Amino acid sequence: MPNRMSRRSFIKTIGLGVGLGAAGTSLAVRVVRAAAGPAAGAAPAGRRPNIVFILIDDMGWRDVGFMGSKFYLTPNIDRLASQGMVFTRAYANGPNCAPTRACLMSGQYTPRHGVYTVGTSERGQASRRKLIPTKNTTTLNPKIVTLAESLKSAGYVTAMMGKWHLGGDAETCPEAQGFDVNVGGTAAGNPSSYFSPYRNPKLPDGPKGEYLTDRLTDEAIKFLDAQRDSAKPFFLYLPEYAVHTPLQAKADKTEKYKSRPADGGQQNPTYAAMIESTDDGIGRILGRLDELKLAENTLVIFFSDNGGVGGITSNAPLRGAKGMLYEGGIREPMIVRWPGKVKPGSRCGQAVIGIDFYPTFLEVAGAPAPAGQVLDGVSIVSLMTETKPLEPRAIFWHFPCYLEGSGQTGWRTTPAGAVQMGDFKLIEFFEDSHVELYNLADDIGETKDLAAAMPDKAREVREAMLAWRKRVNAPVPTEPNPQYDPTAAPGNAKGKGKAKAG
Ligand SMILES: [Ca+2]
Repeated sequence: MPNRMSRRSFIKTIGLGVGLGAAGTSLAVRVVRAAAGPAAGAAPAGRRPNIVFILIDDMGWRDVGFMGSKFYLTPNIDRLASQGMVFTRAYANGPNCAPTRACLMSGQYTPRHGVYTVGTSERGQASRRKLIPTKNTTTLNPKIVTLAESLKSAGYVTAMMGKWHLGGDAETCPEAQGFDVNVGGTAAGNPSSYFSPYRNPKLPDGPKGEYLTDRLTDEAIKFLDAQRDSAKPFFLYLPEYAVHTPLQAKADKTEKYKSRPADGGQQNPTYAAMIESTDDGIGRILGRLDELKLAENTLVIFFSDNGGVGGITSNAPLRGAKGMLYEGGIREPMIVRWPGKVKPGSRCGQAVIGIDFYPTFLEVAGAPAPAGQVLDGVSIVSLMTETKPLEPRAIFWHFPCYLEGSGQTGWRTTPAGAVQMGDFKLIEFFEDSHVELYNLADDIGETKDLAAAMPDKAREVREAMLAWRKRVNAPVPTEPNPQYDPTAAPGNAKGKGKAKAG
């Protein structure tokens, strides 16, 4: 168990820092082959690869067997991992739901679209907020050409099943943002119930007691069946509502976990049962891809939108949880399976981030980038195929918002920004501009703040972040909050925000 394992052996176990194979086939050749259609497989000749993008909600880095959990049972996801490449340094763009999704769909960092957080940026006790945070945007601007729109323009059939969370009106709903099919996607960030009746305007209720995760799986399978003989490739986006709160699972599954020994802070039987239902669904979907003989020509991605929730699961050895810019809030389990292109059982330790999927899928589809729209990420196809490492780059987070928490400080985070460059990660907290610097290669748990010991490195990394902020026009809150009361204690002052989902 990682908790009892030395840091080194844990890092080795999960394959961090595993080098990439030397380039064999040139990237260009691979791309042409991907765009021209499969050399093998039973899909119609010339059909470009299908893409199935599974995005779990709130699943932590170690909430799956293949990442080391001894409590949760995820045999289907683990098998998927063994059939593809595991990325051990994969990041979400945000520490909570909406920003990550906006970045995935736009291919852009948060300052470009303004979706920084869930709901208002003024969360938690007003009297304890030193700054007026940057105003949040809760919908994705319809002028942005989404990933779905780009793939649709390139001839893909596009479908989403599950949680959208980027708007629900005529201009911002999934159907208006490039999806031919939308099942269950609304402005909401969580289901009102995991059991039918769902009270979801985009999902007709099933029989009373039907389980939402099972239903979304049924809908995904129905969609796959309809694509079997299609001349067009498809993009199936599966943003599961699971395993976000409310914690509601099937009783027989929950029962099973009550007698399982806990693994560190992983011990919640209901949450474990939700993960198992998610795993069941993924197993059924992958099984159907096999039955339909579509698997060979389908790229499957498994990813999560932010870290596991504190108090529900444990992200150890990572520090922190959902809502924080520490690794536990943003580092995600990730698998890429692509038969014939991605080596089964392979691993990649290079840092990748949510905005990389847009250019990656464009390359896989042989689709052009949207004219006049900046894409902040880079294609990771050459990492997937082990043909070329990425050019060295820094990656960034910008979260100029408050998120209430239940811990001692009363915050999960105050307004902050972060950068990762090489082995180093720096977080700047905007209330007092203090920075923390960590060497992730030696200290994956962010336990040793090196900012004072390595001032030159801290300055270098921070300057890269400042230059990036200028490039993307990132707002940093500086205006003092007149309601701020330095004597206010967490939890007992006026204006205490009830901890909200998201
Ligand atoms: Ca989430």
